[in-house]
Amino acid sequence: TAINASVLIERDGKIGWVVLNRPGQLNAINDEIRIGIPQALELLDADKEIRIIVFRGEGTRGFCAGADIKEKRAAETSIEVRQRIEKKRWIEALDKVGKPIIAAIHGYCMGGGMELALACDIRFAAPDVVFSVPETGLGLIPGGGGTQRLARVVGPGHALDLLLTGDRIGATEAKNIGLVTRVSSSAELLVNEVRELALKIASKSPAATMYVKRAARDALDLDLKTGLDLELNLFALLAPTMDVKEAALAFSEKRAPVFTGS
Ligand code: CO8
Repeated sequence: TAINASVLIERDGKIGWVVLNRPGQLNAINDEIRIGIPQALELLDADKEIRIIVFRGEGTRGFCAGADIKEKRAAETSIEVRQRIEKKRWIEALDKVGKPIIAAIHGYCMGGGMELALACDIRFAAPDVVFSVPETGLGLIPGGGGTQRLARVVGPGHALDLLLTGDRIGATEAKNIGLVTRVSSSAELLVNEVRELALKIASKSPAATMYVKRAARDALDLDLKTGLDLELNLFALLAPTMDVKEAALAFSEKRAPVFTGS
């Protein structure tokens, strides 16, 4: 299904793929992408068949080469820029999604593309991946959460190194600093290997999956006592559910559990 010319949705069983579809422009971010991604996420998060969402970029060259540098805009004041960006806040749409989100990243993943990947729960890269946050070389700073999310993912030292230099890093270094947690065996196999990971996650209890995501993500924003209270509340909510009974029954019957989310 096309959300618009630049954003597609592919329903693949329990997996909902969100595809950046501007391969000729290295999937550079235009207004269709900024508007289409929140719409795609809303549809997939509400779809009961879908258990997990994956972002990928169309074409062989890369996931996303950042904001469209060729996009023409009328001259704007700082206040107008702020209002325009504030209205969309499109990467923050990922924070509102209850289902897990994976970024399947090959080739170029730069600037705004890297900020999109940073807002996902899991980053799975191909061996040909090239990450960079080159904004200061364009006279700017990241504007899609990069200054905040990068340090939370890789720590302040690696974040500042990347943000100050704009240096490009590949799959090995990205894995070493924790920017990605997995690297596929080849660029061609990325989608297949991401699908396997997504299906594994989708085979778990859907309620437990949503709660563990919420608790672990909120851990970054909460003090320990509040976070532990949240965890206890969510644990207690899950304990009496049918899925927990089903898991125990499946264990004693030596079979795989069938979860319903109830
Ligand atoms: N915006 C628009 N078009 C792009 C972009 C982009 N970010 N990246 C690539 N393209 C286009 C190219 O123009 C080219 O199109 P065409 O064939 O019509 O000329 C096509 O994609 C293929 O790209 P290249 O021919 O350049 O391919 P190369 O292999 O030579 O180089 C690179 C690949 C290294 C990725 C190179 O394209 C590049 O450096 N791209 C720009 C990367 C970048 O700096 N992105 C911006 C990051 S900063 C950000 O996202 C937030 C700040 C936004 C500032 C906006 C300022 C107005």
